[in-house]
This record gives sequence, C-alpha cells and structure tokens, in this order.
Amino acid sequence: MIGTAKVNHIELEEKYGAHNYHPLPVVLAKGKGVFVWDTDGKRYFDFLSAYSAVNQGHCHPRIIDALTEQARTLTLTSRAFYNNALGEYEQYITTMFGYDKVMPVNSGAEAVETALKLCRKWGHKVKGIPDGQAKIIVCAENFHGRTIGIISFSSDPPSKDGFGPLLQGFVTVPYNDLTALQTAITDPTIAGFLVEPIQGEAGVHVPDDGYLAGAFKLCNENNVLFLGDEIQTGLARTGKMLCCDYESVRPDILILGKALSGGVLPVSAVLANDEIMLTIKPGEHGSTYGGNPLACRVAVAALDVLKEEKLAENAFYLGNIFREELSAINSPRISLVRGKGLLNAIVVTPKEGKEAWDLCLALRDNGLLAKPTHGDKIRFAPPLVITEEQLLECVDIIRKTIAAF
Ligand code: IF1
Repeated sequence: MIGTAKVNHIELEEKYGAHNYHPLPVVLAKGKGVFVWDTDGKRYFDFLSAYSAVNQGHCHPRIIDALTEQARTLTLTSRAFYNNALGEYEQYITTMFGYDKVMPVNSGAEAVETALKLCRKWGHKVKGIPDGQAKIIVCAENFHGRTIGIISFSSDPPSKDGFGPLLQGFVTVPYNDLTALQTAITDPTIAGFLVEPIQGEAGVHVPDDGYLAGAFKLCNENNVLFLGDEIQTGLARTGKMLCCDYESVRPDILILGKALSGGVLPVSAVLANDEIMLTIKPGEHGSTYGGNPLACRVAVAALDVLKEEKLAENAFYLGNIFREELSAINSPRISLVRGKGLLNAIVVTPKEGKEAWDLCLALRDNGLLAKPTHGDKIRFAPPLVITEEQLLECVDIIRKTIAAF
C-alpha cells in the first residue's frame, strides 16, 4: 500500500513494465507449497508452478534456509577466485547425474546457449568439422529460450519475427520422427541434436515410446552429440528424475534449469563428460553470476529435497491418477489429455467464442491458477509436493469449472 490508497499493481505493470506478457488478471502476494495467495488473501492452487520452476513447492523451508544462511555469509565472488561452495556443488551434481563435469550458469536460455557453444566447439575440435561449418539439428515446434541464437531455430513466428538477422547453422526436423532425423543426421557437418524429451510450450507434446532411445542411437551411430534440454521436463516433473530416464537415454550434454533452484533464484547447469567439457579452455566462456555461492547452496538443497521427498515417485503416481480422472471428464470441451508425471495438458475446444483463456479465468475464480499455451491448450503442472487429496480436490475444481463452462 502506498499511503492509504490501495496500489493497483496491474496498472503499475501496465504503465511502467514492458508488455512482453499477457498475464492472467490475478495479483499474487504469497506462496507456500502448492498454494499462492493474492493481495486480497484469496488462496489458489498453483497449477503452473512458475513453468515448473517450483517443483519443490513455493518457499520450501529447506531451500529458503540454505538461501538465507548463505546470503548472510557470501553471495558472489565471481570466478576470478575460488570459493568454498562451488566445488562441493559441482561434485554433488555431477555425481548425482553421472557426468565428469558441470558448467554452472544462470538462466535456462544461457544454459542452452552454453550447450550449443560446447557442441560446436566439440564438433570442430574433436569431430573435425571445419570451423564455422558445424550444424545442429533441432525439432520443429521447439522451445529452448528467447535469445537471438535460440530463436534463430524457433518455428514459432511470434518468437522470431522481426528479430533478424538470425544465427545460421541449424537444421529443423519434425519432432517425434526418427526417419526424418536419420536422413538429416548423416551429414558429416552435423555436431549435435537438440531436443526436449517432451515439448512443453508446444502444449505438452509427448513423443512415441522409443523416440528418445531411437534418436540417441542415431546420434551415437553418426558421432553426433545428443543435447537433452531437461529444463522443464527434468528434476522429477515427469515422474522420473530426468524424462530421458524413461528410455535410459543419457544425453551427451544435459541441460538443467528452473527447479534446480526451487524457484528461489536463477540457477542452470550444463553437464557433460571431459571429452566435451574440456574443449572450452580458460577465457573462452563465462558469466558473472555463474556458480555463485548462493546458487550453489540453494541448488544442493533443491536437489536434496527432490530426492528426500521422493518427488519423482509422487509425480509418477499422482500423474497417472490425474490423467485418469481428467479423461473421465468426458466433456465435449476437452479434446485431449496428455502428459507424463505431473506435466500434463488438456486441449480445449472453443465454443461460442469461449476458449482456453476463458476457462482459465473461470478456474481462477474457483481457486486454481493455470495458463493457456498456444491458444487452445491448458498446461496443468502443480508443484510435485501436492498430495493425492489435494490433487483430487483440484480435479473436482477442474471438473466443476468445465461443466459450468
Ligand atoms: C517464457 C515457454 C515453458 C524451457 C525449455 C529452455 C527454456 C525454457 C524447455 C529457457 C523456458 C519458460 C520461459 C517462459 C515461459 C516458459 C515456457 F512457454 F516459454 F515455453 F515453460 F514452456 N528450455 N520456458 O521451457 O529457460 O531462459 O526461461 O530460464 O519465455 O515465456 P529460461
């Protein structure tokens, strides 16, 4: 509150903030576990989880304690010097995921860009692709971030139109299509294949069983690196620690972000073995905040919580119940239910001008927050700490809202 007048937060954002989002009209002020509260104290189930960044639930005490403890001690040294948190974190995360080394960075897009640089560098130094000629295969309908390099291979016009000139060196193949990948991958200048195990932004597009394993096999057979973007699907979201675990695929370059910090501050990571990671020498890559002590302590706590609270198992178990219950709502308005673990989406059939957005407004009024993606799809992704009882309560909210829709 400024003085006695009630601050109109939406007006302030409208007037003073970039208009690069179209938020659902709700102003949040507090978060705890699966719940968020608005400025009027109304409670909602959060079914977006900040795009899967708060898998551990809002303001998880273990993570907040790690943050506050380190925040009072040492927050940032830059990598010009060593510090007593980075090495321990690096050992922890590389041991947990089974890689020789980790490159610590901050945002998801920064991690994807880092992975692309590592892949190109390896392509040149190890595979022997002439400098400047390395190509990376990407999938249509991908979403890997918003930098100019990444949008250069987006197939979504709003993400790329008007931002040219774009980066070259990418080949697009249809997602979930091994034949197309097989045709593209034999080109000797291909250094890598970048893929989301499930396409989140495209509306939770789950590939056929065997797709990831088949793609991984094609990469191995053609000396091409498999780059797994697990920024949204990783860290227990889909019912396994990594979505690639469903098919025992171990990406040559593993990309993590979002829930790596439990929604507390931007932390991302790129993991790879020495043959790839050591192609980058001192002075060839970096970042001011990459590997800062605060991020290291928070990330260790965030990963601990995933394991100790068995959040992958919970997501696996509750995800099946969620999809069963949603599919049983045989409403003409829901044309599809798909997902893995607690990353799910429904496709809403518009009727009399009412579409997914309107359904989300009605869900908000009934105490559940979700957001449409690509027009007609609604992604449902609650924090993985949700209980069965809470999940069934949310199914009732969704069922009731759709019935009245
Ligand atoms: C927005 C989407 C989700 C990601 C994958 C890299 C990044 C993301 C698989 C980049 C980020 C966020 C970005 C946010 C909305 C959200 C999103 F709709 F954009 F696609 F989750 F599905 N790889 N996804 O999902 O990570 O740089 O944002 O930390 O840009 O609107 P970031």
